[in-house]
Amino acid sequence: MYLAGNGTFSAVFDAANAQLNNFAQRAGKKYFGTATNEYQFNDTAYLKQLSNTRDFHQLTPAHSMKWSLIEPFQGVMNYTGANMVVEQAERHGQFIRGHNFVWDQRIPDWVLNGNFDNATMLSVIHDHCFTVARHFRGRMLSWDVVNEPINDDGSLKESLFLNTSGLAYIPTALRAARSGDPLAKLYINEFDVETINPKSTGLLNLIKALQGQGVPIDGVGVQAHLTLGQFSSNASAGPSLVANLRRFTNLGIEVAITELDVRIPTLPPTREMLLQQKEDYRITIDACKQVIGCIGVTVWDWTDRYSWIPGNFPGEGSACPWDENLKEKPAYQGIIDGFSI
Ligand code: 9MR
Repeated sequence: MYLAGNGTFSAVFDAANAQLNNFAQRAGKKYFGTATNEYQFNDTAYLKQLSNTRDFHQLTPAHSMKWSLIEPFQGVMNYTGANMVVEQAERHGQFIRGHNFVWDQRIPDWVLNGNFDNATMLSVIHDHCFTVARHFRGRMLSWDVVNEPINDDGSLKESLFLNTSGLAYIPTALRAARSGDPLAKLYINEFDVETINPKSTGLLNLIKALQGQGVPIDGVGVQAHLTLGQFSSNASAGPSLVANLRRFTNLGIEVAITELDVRIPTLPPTREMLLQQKEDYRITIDACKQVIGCIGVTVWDWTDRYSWIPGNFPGEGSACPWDENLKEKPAYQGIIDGFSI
């Protein structure tokens, strides 16, 4: 018997049949999980592996819960895609990270072109967060309430929301989410905040300010969209990653690695590149393992077949732990090695 991350006793660790989530839970984590999209569900081989709870005990909808998808017109909700992901997860007992309420992308036109004044913008944000959180209440492990609010230099990122309402948009969103779903953990989710740098320090200061004002905030999502060698070719990266995660958990909040992938800049990857990628994965997972308040890790899709990288970084790719043919890459073993104790 061992105590799993969710506080329940699980059966004896079955080494012969253990897969990624089994290793994560043995290391005291709540889950290992992946992003997904409902329009991938008609790929039966994909769906079969997505449903394999020995690897995945958590899903994040990569797309279908974003504002423009879920509330395309004011007060007109479209939960079709989101429901498909939620129901897929629930059929298999997988946790769900809701993603996301307020982001400077995927803003519906009625908000983008609404010319709202400060007070109206805050009430629009409140209504959106409250309504969606309420709809899924009790079914979400967590919500990314605010997504990517920080600049590289640590200052707050310009957006329609910041420009209209100043910092107030963040507490408004968090409070509305809390009242809609009191049990979900509320997160701010950000990229390039893995190690100690001006951006992660800016995020840390934002969390402290929110806590000082009594605003509900339970966690920080560290996205971890990495490039090959980002951690493995820099000896100080691993320790900096651990120290950074700890300075967040020292504030009494949890952290999660929420969007892990490691893109390779030249394709096809050589064997050497895949082995280096394995090490980037291992270092990231190992850091989460070392930090008690790091509750789980999500990859930003598990297979190169559906990775967002080639579409956004032309010429780059091969970022996921499984290849386009749904075959495990060395990175898969890197994840196991990272969780191994
Ligand atoms: O991977 C997602 C892609 O499928 C969507 O088209 C895109 C816009 O909605 O968002 C991508 O996910 C992003 C995530 O929501 C926030 N962090 C960065 C991710 C990659 O762009």
